[in-house]
Amino acid sequence: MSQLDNEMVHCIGCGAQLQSETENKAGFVPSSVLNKPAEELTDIYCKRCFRLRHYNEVSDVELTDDDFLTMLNEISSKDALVVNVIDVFDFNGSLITGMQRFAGKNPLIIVGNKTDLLPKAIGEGRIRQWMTERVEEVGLRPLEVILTSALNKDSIRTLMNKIDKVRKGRDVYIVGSTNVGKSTIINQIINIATDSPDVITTSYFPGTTLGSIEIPLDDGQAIIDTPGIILRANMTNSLSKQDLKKVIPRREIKPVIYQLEEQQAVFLGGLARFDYEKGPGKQGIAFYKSNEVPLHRTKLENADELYENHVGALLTPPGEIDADNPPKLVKHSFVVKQPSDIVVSGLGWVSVHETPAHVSMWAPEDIGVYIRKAII
Ligand SMILES: Nc1nc2c(ncn2[C@@H]2O[C@H](COP(=O)(O)OP(=O)(O)OP(=O)(O)O)[C@@H](O)[C@H]2O)c(=O)[nH]1
Ligand SMILES: [Mg+2]
Repeated sequence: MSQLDNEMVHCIGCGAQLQSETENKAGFVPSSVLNKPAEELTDIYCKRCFRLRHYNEVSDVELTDDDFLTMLNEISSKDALVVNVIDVFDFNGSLITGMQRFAGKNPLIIVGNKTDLLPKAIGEGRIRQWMTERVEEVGLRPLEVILTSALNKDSIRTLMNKIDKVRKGRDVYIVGSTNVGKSTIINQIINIATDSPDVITTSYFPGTTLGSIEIPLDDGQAIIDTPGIILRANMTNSLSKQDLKKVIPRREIKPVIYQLEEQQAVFLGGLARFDYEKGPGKQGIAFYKSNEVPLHRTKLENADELYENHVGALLTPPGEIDADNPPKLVKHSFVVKQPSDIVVSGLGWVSVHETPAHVSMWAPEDIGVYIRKAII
């Protein structure tokens, strides 16, 4: 087999082009693998996928923002159905506001995945309505907003039926930011259709899928998994592997409600801090975040000092900090006039219901902090 032919072979787990030159680059396999006859070069996993699948260890590889933009821009020139997956727990941290432009004239479906993470009490009807309003607010015009949990086969069956109804012989591109569950959803689709176990590599590390992966459909078209877009404002894209484990929720989040007085502050680990400065008086304020991110309440006047002395220890995650260059938090202030969530991209949100209230959220520099209409 010639070198040229080898260039056409991709890892079945992450879509990276296979190569045997550089061990710590995407798609590496030993040369003995690539030297096999062409007909045996199917269903091959690269070294990185092997380690992820067997040991849950990830090696870093570089994809530039340009690679993603090129890929997204290509979709608008195709005749395809575009399915944009969003994480309902991290709605603001996973929403790609320019998605309508990337979809071009193609029909768009929005999928709110990971519904199992939200407290059951919210109800799916309410989430769907809330999400429809929010995506329309940023100019997206989807045919439908569908909710799924990739862990729940019935919700994936419903999604498959919807896709079948609207795709009309087209290819289907599954797109979205990192870690929203694109590959897990496609694995479930394959599993339902063919009974095969998880083919595509998935993990809680953002940036698992590295190239497009085509899954053939009965009519000769394909479902195409794509690498997640890295949204720099999302905290999970800059956390250590240990911290990620704690910050990304894996089961239903249990909101913690504090009866806060004015001039009190609450730390979310050491990754963010919420200040209740002024309002109608004492009020119940709910914190939605991974159950493994602990909260610490303090008086506002003591908060700066507490952070300086205890970030990385009492205030954790972050688990490890660089003592010479300790992390800094930047303050974002809001006057809350209607029941609202103050969101930290990738981490969660704080729900303020009694208004008007003056509050602030502190988060690492460049991490997105937003105010939105309360989900609950
Ligand atoms: N709780 C929960 N976890 C999910 C769901 N869907 C996916 N996950 C988990 O979320 C993590 C990311 O899933 P992936 O399928 O790898 O996400 P992706 O969108 O393909 O990510 P990239 O390839 O990095 O862009 C994994 O740990 C999945 O197990 C879901 O519906 N609920
Ligand atoms: Mg993926």
